[in-house]
Amino acid sequence: MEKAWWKESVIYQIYPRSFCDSNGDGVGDLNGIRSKLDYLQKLGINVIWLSPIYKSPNDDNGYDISDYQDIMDDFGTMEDFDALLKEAHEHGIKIVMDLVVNHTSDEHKWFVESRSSKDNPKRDYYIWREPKNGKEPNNWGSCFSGSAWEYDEKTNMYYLHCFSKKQPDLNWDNEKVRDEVFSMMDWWCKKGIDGFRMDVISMISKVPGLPDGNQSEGALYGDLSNTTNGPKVHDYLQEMRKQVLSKYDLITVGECAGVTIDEAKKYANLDGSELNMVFQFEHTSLDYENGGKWTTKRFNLPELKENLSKWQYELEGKAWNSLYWDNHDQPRIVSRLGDDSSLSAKCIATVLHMMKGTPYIYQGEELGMTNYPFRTIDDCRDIEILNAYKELVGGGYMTAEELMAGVRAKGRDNARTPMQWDKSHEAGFTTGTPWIKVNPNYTFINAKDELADEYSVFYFYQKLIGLRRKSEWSEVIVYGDYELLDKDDENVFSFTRSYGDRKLLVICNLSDRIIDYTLPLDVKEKACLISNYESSELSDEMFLRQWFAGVWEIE
Ligand code: TEU
Repeated sequence: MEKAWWKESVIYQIYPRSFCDSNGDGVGDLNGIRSKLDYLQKLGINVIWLSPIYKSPNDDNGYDISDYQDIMDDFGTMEDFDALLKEAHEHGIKIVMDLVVNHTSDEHKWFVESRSSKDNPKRDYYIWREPKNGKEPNNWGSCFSGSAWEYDEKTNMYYLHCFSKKQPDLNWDNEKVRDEVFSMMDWWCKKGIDGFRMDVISMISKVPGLPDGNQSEGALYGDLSNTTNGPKVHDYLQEMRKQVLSKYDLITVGECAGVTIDEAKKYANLDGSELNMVFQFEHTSLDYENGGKWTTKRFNLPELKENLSKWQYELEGKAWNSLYWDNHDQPRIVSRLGDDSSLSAKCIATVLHMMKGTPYIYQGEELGMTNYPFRTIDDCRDIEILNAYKELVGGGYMTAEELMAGVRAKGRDNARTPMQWDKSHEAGFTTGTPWIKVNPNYTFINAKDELADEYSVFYFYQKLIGLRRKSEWSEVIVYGDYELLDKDDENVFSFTRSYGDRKLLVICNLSDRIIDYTLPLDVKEKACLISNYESSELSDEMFLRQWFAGVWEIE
């Protein structure tokens, strides 16, 4: 397999709003990030993915962009960004920008013009339709509740918004839109940025005629299947590759809601015609119920193993996987799959970092930061949660208690509480009042304490990253073939990685019970690479302690 720096990287996602506030206004900012570059260098990552930092009215925390070539006031200035980019590079860290081009903000000048009249030259930059029988043009529901269509009185037409009504969808079938986007991307590349994470890029091509989506019984709206992996999406990405991406040495990852293995083989084909890799959402939907996320249902381990292994096997030699548990849209994995303990955080991290693909770490994951005990809707800030509350609780479909239980288990705000830097005022995140509450457990889960404790989750992550990036096992960890063992075991996740004549064995007990375990292979331990317990000898019969994780080179 051809080697590449982006296959050998470990990426750290920063949600700037919640990372570090340098000026006391309660909102994280670019200078806050600059002040933590030493911390990130110490962790050992070599790429940062920055969630959006562009000008935005913040209806969806920056995923609604009103100017792609300017910085959000809360976050600082373009000079601050240039300084961040330069200093990150001096630290050996690359910067990947979030590219949100399925939609803009309704305050973007293109949309302001587009909505001004039917014959405005930018009218066709967005997706406008006449009412159908006096109602919405089709049954599509927005990801953030309600219809995906908003009626605009000025011209008596509807515009499409797959997300909030302040996020109108761009019309990618219009060549001028594509040219505008590509030249904006080129402008950032010329500045020296190192890649793009492409927000819902699988949604840029809509099925012509905009046919109704599937509507299951009892559902309020049809789904967005006719906006996902549409007929032209691969043409548009190949065009993007030709016009922009191919001119630079970038890392590219597409966020691909609804992506299947077959589609992923196109988006992330190793021939380099589109993107380097995709984020798929199958494993993060396995604990949903009837397609809905507001549930306390937990993962079933055999199902999770089967799904992750399917992606490992099927992309082998054809496309490249991204590996993630957490991001700014997901609850914290240590609460979701683990039991909030540092042992479970280390065990879960071992599974991910020993698989094949490029791993992503979401801020605070390296500390074992947990979900937040949201009590009432007043604690929440996320538009998805607020709208769901209005629609589901307001409409009498769920009680407030039921929805809040779902929010505690799955809500996006779990990931968005401020980074826990130390035990001081507001966890050291801000000298002011944070925009969203700090998790009360900051007194015992925080970076400062972990940096002083050699057995902390932080140092465990540092070691996992070091093994992958700079160790005698790097090649096996990055390029080795994956093979799942014990597929039906309900507690243990074990697999091997093989490269040439070298082989690693990974055994993780994803339960809080002691398991009597028979080694599924007849092998001998050559070396133990890492474990979250002090004694970790490999033997034919083993007691795997709660949340035990071990990785060995075997012969
Ligand atoms: O997310 C798109 C997406 O499909 C989801 O992860 C979505 O947020 C989730 O299903 C809701 O439960 C991207 C961004 O990551 C997200 O933060 C934005 O809100 C969204 O696009 C719109 O830009």
